[in-house]
Amino acid sequence: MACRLMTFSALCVLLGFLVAPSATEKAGIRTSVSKGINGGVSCAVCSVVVALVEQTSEFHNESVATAMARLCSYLPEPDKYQKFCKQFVDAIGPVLIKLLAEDASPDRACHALGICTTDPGRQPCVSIPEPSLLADFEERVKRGREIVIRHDRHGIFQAGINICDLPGIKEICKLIDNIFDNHVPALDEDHDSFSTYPTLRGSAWRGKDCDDSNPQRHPGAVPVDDDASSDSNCNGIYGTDPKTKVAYEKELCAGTEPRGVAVLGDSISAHFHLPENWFDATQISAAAFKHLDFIVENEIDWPEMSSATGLGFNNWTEVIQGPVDSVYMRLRERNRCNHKDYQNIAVNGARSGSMDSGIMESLARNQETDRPMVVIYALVGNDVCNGHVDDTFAHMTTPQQMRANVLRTLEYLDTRLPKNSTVFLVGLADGRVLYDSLSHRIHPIGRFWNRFTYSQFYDYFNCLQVTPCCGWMNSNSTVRNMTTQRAIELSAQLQDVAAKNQTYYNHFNVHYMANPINKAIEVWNAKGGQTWQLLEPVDGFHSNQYGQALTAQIIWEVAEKLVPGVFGPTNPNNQRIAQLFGDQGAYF
Ligand SMILES: *[C@@H]1O[C@H](CO)[C@@H](O)[C@H](O)[C@H]1NC(C)=O
Ligand SMILES: *[C@@H]1O[C@H](CO)[C@@H](O)[C@H](O)[C@H]1NC(C)=O
Ligand SMILES: *[C@@H]1O[C@H](CO)[C@@H](O)[C@H](O)[C@H]1NC(C)=O
Ligand SMILES: *[C@@H]1O[C@H](CO)[C@@H](O)[C@H](O)[C@H]1NC(C)=O
Ligand SMILES: *[C@@H]1O[C@H](CO)[C@@H](O)[C@H](O)[C@H]1NC(C)=O
Ligand SMILES: *[C@@H]1O[C@H](CO)[C@@H](O)[C@H](O)[C@H]1NC(C)=O
Ligand SMILES: [Ca+2]
Ligand SMILES: [Ca+2]
Ligand SMILES: [Ca+2]
Repeated sequence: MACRLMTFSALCVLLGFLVAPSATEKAGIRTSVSKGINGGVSCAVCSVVVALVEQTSEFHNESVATAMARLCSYLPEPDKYQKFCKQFVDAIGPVLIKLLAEDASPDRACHALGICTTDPGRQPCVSIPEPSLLADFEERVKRGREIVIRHDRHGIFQAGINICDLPGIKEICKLIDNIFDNHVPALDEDHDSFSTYPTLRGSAWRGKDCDDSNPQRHPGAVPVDDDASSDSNCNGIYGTDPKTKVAYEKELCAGTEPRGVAVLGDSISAHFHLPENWFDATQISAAAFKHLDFIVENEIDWPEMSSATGLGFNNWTEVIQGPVDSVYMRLRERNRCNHKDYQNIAVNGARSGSMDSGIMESLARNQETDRPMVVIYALVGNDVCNGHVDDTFAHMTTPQQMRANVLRTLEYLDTRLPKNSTVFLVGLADGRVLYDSLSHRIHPIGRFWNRFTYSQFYDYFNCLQVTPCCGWMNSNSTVRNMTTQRAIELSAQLQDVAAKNQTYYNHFNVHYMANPINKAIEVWNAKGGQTWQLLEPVDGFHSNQYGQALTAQIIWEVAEKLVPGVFGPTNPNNQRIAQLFGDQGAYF
């Protein structure tokens, strides 16, 4: 949920995602992941990579050199990821092989390489622990350092080197920097904020544009001339009934009160998901990276499978499993005239302040000529996930700030949303569930060695001061409780604004709903499920596909109870629409 709520977690780290703070700054999003101490993000990436290489080599009983070549061979595109990987291995391989032959600890190796440091007055940060890791730590690092210097022919491994300066990684950092810069589609000829391309904020995020040369024609539009000759609102319904001579849009949709759905959210709503089999030496394979471009160009988010805007199919089963359910799917099932009317305006790391300054403006709705919307405002954790272990409470959003931020967003929405819209303010999550359900489990990064619990994983990121949410990803239960306390105070502001300003706005009513995840967990537990089964294994922070699907069900049920009729009536023509127009046009 948070550091860029959850954006920046371990794997992100691995790929150098954390190193793209410039993009997030430009977009007005303050990232809560700082550069950190003791090498910070660079150090975390190094430890994860070295641990993966070592475990791969042990698992396959092969040399470190062969293991590195194996890992590169799993990556797609010889001219892109595979090439970057080989450049990286060319630079680091010879040194790393010599180093690991002497000392197998990832932590000491990364110190010897100069990527991890022990800053003045600090203790070294320890990732995957081994017995007596810290005994003779400095002495052994010093011996390792001598090996590095002896074999570092190009003088790459200066002390304190940033991972993004390394050959191969440099290119990946640049790539990511560009992708994370935008909240509107990169490919959009008519600039109506709807695209024909799936990724880069395209149709995985918002309905596919059915006419990319005309900005008036887009998902959610009230159809022009009842779409008698062509589709102007992209729902696949157009033409004229030859029997009645009435346009199909009129015959099948008029009076059915069509509407769309949008979510203004963070990485939970964007559905951040790092494939577990990228990190686990026993599972990693070429299949795990088959969709790498798609995943990276979607910011490691899965809006097309999310609780708000999931589309109902899974073409990526190599890296994501579980049921798909969403508010959009239910809204479409309710009334097929709503086909393609979805917008996922969620950004990793978003919080109430960044929503106001750069994110909410990317919502595309014409107040006069588009249909109403159900808007879900769900910033469920980043407001309490800022700062690092020494100062997190000083960096949390205050109740007063939360109130001011949400009021600004609502004022803005009143200038954008068509009449008859509805806004739901969703409360913050109680992130204590993370520690409570995961702390003793083994993280995928240490799976083959069968060490590295989530508790250690959280502490490691805290030590480096690069955690996405030190308040909850923390082994100190007082800190976790205090973080929840603030989350409750911020939710109370949302609740109060919704109660007092429920009918204040001209274009929508506003309602509050408690965060659905706790209810989802209850439902899951009642069916005999374990809570950790709803959580993302790699980042130990977000809800996974099962959690997303359950969340959709709960949001839907709660919303209908709060506001009967909020999703409109069932369209009696649904079956005819299906017969006449089939799937109404593909999403991608
Ligand atoms: C690993 O490989 C070496 C030689 O390459 C062999 O001697 C050894 O038996 C192998 N170990 C296992 C567990 O397969
Ligand atoms: C994606 O999934 C849908 C529905 O399961 C299927 O019809 C389609 O063929 C899949 N596309 C690809 C490229 O796998
Ligand atoms: C709003 O909804 C009501 C019925 O729920 C409908 O009668 C009215 O025409 C709608 N107004 C607009 C502007 O769509
Ligand atoms: C836990 O955090 C609280 C609040 O910051 C602090 O007072 C306490 O000393 C910490 N406990 C431990 C065991 O570190
Ligand atoms: C934190 O809150 C839980 C639940 O309310 C409670 O059981 C626990 O004792 C609290 N821990 C601390 C250190 O206050
Ligand atoms: C309702 O919204 C208006 C406009 O943003 C704001 O001035 C007012 O304080 C709000 N009322 C409450 C009780 O929050
Ligand atoms: Ca367009
Ligand atoms: Ca268009
Ligand atoms: Ca149409």
